[in-house]
Amino acid sequence: MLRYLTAGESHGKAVSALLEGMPSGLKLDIKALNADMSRRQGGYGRGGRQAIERDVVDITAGVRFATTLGSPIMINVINRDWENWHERMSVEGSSSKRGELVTRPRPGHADLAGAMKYAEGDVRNILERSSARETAARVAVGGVCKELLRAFGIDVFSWVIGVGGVSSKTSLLDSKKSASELFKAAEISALRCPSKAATSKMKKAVDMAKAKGDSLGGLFEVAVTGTPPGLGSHVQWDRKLDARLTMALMSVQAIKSVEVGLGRDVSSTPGSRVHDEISFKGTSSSSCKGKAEYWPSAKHFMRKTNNAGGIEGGMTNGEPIILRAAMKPIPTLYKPLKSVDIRTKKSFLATIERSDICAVPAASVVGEAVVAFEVARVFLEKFGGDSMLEIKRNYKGYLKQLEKF
Ligand code: EPS
Repeated sequence: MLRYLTAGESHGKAVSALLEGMPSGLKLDIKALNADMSRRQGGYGRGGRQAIERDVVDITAGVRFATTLGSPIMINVINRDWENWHERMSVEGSSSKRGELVTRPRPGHADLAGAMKYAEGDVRNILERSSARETAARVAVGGVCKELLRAFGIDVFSWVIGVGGVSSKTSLLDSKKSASELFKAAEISALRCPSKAATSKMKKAVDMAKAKGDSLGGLFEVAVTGTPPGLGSHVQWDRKLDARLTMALMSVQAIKSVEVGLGRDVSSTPGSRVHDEISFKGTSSSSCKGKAEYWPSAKHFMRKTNNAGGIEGGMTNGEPIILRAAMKPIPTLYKPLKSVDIRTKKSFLATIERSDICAVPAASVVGEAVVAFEVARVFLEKFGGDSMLEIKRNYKGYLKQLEKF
C-alpha cells in the first residue's frame, strides 16, 4: 500500500515527508522533483516568505543512484527562514525565548479551533503546523508519484481557471485545447492561467486586493491523462476513485469545494446533455494522450464529451480525469478582521502575520501533487508489485485483457 505522512512546522527546521510503498527500480529525475518545488513557490501575489525560501528536496532514505530501493523514502525540505526563528521555535530549552504570545486568532484560519482543541495559550503552536508551508512536503511526494505514473504514460496537469472573480474559459471540459496544451500555456502565465487576457485581468485583481489590504481565492483544474479504464471500484464506498480524489484535494489548505467533471452543473443540466455517449475505437481520441505502449490501445471505447470527468461508478473510464478545486482567500489580511483576544476575551483586530495576497497558482501545483499521489496509490493497488519490472508485467497483462474485451 502506498502511503505518506508529513511533518514539520512552517518556521521549524524543515518540512518532511515519509513515503512508503514505492516499488524498487523507479528512476527518479531529481531535477524534475526540484522543478516542481520551484513551481509551487511561484505565482503572482506571493508574499515575502518566498524571497527567503529556495525549496529543494533532500532525500535521506529509500533512493540510491537516483533509483528507488522499495524502502521508505524520506524527503526533507529545509526552511531557510528557520535562521530567523531558531530561538522562538527552538526544539530544546526554555519557553522564555518564545517571543510574544499570539493570542488574537485570525478568522478563517485554524487558530481558534486549534487553540481550544489542543489547549494552547499561544496560537503560534497551532498556526505553525496548519500553515500551507506543509504543502512543500506534499509536492515532493507528488513529484515521486508523478515519476511512477509517467513511466506508464500517465501525466498530471493543472492550471488556474479563476482568481478573485476573474474567470477564464479554460476548463478541459469545453476547451478545444488538449490538457498538455492548456498546461504549456499555464506554465508561462504569472497566474498559471492558460488565457493571456484573463492573466492580465487577474494580475490587476491581485494588485487591487493588495492595495486594499485584502486577499483573493480562486479556482483551479487538475487533469490526468493516460489512465486506463478500471482504476478505483464501484463495489465499496471507500474504493470509489472520485471520492478519494476529492478528499485528497479537500485536504489541501484553504480548499473549500471540489468538483469532478461537470461538477455542480449536473444539477441544472438534463441527462441527455450530461452523460457522455459511448462509441468504439474511432481513430484515436484527441483527449487521450497516453503513450502508445500503454494506453489507449488500438481498439478502445471512447466518448466525444467528458462531462463525467473520466470517472463513472467510482472507476476511471479511460477518458482524462478532470477535477476542479475552489480555494478560499487567504485568511491573513493586512487589513485584519475583527477577532477576540483569547486571554482577555476583548475585541481586537486579528494579528497581522506576513502572508500572500493570492496563492491560487501555488495551490494548483499542490493539487497536481495530491492527485498524483492518489492516482499512483490506486494504480499500485491494481497493478502493484515490489518492483517496476513486476508492475510493468502486470500492467501489460491487463492491457491485453482490455484489448480482448
Ligand atoms: C502561510 C503564511 C506565510 C506563507 C506560507 C503559508 O508564511 P509566513 O508566515 O512565513 O510569511 O508564505 O506559505 C509558505 C511558507 C510556503 O512555502 O508556501 C500560512 O499561514 O498558511
